[in-house]
Amino acid sequence: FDQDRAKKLAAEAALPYVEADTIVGVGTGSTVNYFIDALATIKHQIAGAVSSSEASTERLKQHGIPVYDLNGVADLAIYVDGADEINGQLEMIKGGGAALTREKIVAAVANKVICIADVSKQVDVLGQFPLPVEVIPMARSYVAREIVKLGGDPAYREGVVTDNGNVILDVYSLHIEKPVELESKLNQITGVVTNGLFAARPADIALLSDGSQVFTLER
Ligand code: DER
Repeated sequence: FDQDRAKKLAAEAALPYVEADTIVGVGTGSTVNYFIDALATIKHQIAGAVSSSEASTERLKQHGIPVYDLNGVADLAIYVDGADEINGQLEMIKGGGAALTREKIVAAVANKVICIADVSKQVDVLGQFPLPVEVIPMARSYVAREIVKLGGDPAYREGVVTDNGNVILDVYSLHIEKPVELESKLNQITGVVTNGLFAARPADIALLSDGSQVFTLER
């Protein structure tokens, strides 16, 4: 199974969902990079993009695609992004690329969230992939202690500072049977900025590929 080819096929399958003359919400990661490259082939049909990271902004600009500030955009038809894990309810774990906060913000604005991924991301139960949690630096140890109380095993992602100047804890040993509940519990911990559970607002559509075909899942 050629994972890169699978990512590329999934990304290209998102193109038909791009509406003419609209601003497209763009996520972050290697699968999204294939989407940005595909978007460039129809860049004259779109108004531009809103990005979820400096990295995606840079790639969009290299293709000559205008990048807008989210504060100037009242309506986003679609948001296209990858995932680290996605379950049967299209709930996701995201944040492997440390962009989870801006990803979750742009996803919140979008009318429709489209997940593009290779089939290795599909799971029955979320939690094999360590759950990223973005934390205000001074709160890191306190949040880690609170996460232990929730049954997680938090590890500081050394040397990583997010686009927002925060740090990340990756939480191991979770078996997440109730993603919406855990997402809410994590959000209640003082010092947590964002957690990587995209469950309260899951994807509306998932385009998943094994490298030869693309499977479309809808909520
Ligand atoms: O960090 C993120 O949320 C990315 O979207 C990640 O989940 C997917 O990255 P990949 O496409 O490089 O696997």
